[in-house]
Amino acid sequence: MGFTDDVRVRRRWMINAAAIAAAPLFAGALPAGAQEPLLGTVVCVAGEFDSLPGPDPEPRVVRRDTEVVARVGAGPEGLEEAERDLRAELEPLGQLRCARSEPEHTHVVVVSYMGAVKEDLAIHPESPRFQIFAVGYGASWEEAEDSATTSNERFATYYDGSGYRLVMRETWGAGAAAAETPEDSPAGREGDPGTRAPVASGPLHPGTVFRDCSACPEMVVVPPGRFKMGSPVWEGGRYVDEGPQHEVTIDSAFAVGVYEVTFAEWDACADAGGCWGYRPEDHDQGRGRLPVIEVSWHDAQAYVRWLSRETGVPYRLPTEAEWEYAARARTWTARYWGEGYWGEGESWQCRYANGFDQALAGTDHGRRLLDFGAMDAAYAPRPATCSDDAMFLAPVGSFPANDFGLHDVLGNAWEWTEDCWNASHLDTPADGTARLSGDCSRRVLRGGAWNALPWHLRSAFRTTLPAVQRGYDLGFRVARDVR
Ligand SMILES: [Ca+2]
Ligand SMILES: [Ca+2]
Repeated sequence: MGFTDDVRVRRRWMINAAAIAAAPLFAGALPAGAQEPLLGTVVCVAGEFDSLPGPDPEPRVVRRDTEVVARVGAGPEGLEEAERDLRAELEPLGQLRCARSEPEHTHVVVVSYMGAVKEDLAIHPESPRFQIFAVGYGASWEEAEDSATTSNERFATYYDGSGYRLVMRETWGAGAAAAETPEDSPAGREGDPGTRAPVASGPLHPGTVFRDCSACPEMVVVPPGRFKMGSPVWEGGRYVDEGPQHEVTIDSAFAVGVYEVTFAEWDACADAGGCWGYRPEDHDQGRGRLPVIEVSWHDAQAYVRWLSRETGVPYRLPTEAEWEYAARARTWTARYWGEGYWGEGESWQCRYANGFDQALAGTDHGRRLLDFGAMDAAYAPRPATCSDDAMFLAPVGSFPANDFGLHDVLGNAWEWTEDCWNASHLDTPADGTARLSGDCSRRVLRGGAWNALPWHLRSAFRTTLPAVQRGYDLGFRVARDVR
């Protein structure tokens, strides 16, 4: 089966899934928003250090048999203890260089060689603070350092003689806090109006959360930056239309919905005479803070038109590039929560996203979906190996945000983007604008949904449906420029 077949087959699987009646489904108990202690990270590199030629006097690892061990500790004492233990353990192996993050800081990032993490690289598998970047030998690890567009990141880079490049990134500040402490994030909780962002009044800086009217979706300002759009060829679950990987530069900050647009927000539009008065079917699962579904791309356009009229601010759908930039939130991994040695990030999925999980697989509905998948899917129709406690939609914000403060970018409901469909990234704009050539009767969908398989819940995954299509897994989030 060729690549073309793979793509076609995948579309069919998705359409089949959408065509099955949603009921009976179970709302399931909602995760209360996983709370974690303020963890920090210690990474020790053991080996023989030397200075490489060049202006940088920093000693680098130059020997092959390097050991890199990363540990997590809770609080300053926990970190100190973790470092003490690591040093004792690694002492016999050579010189040591250890980096300890501040407890409230997040993300120590390790860059590996061609997706292969050194076998002796021990990593705490449960922590979202570790991301393993897969970059090729000679590939653009420098971009990791270049991407430090804000002052709240710092890097330490090590090499070893066998071609591994290790980049440790420590971040702190608003984005990090939002990702690590859901209770402090703008997410709020269902039915708690006190956590709603105020209506915008001040200047809109990156990280600012605001609303333009009381019924408007909460927005967060995403900083400008540069990223690689699409997936590398070695990414697990990749489809050919995710390439070629190419650099996109987004010059200005823009605002994007913290959440998918909810039923409550949609209904406010319909009640006010917008959105064609259309009331999408909720399949008896309730409305409120569940993401609105059964909306086509044209429906989404009707909503942003209404929002623009209401606020006097031009709202729109995110472009495909903006969507991926916002989803990645400076991560290069398949998923914004990291991917582990060889994609076990997939099994962390249930902590971060609402996808097709074991609980859904155990229902009649889930089995029917998988049966359809078994006939058609390019990859085996295997659900996530964990349970996320949501068998249908979850209220928006039930899962932790990414580093830009966005929730449910992966999973929950598929999200329409502005762009017309094209089967690759060839000739796509490099400035983050929408691609409005190609098949404009179809638009790009991103992010996967409650009934989507793990390889659909990746930042680079893209698919398409006719712009007129509604479905019980199709939703959207909004965007607007910030001036
Ligand atoms: Ca689920
Ligand atoms: Ca989503």
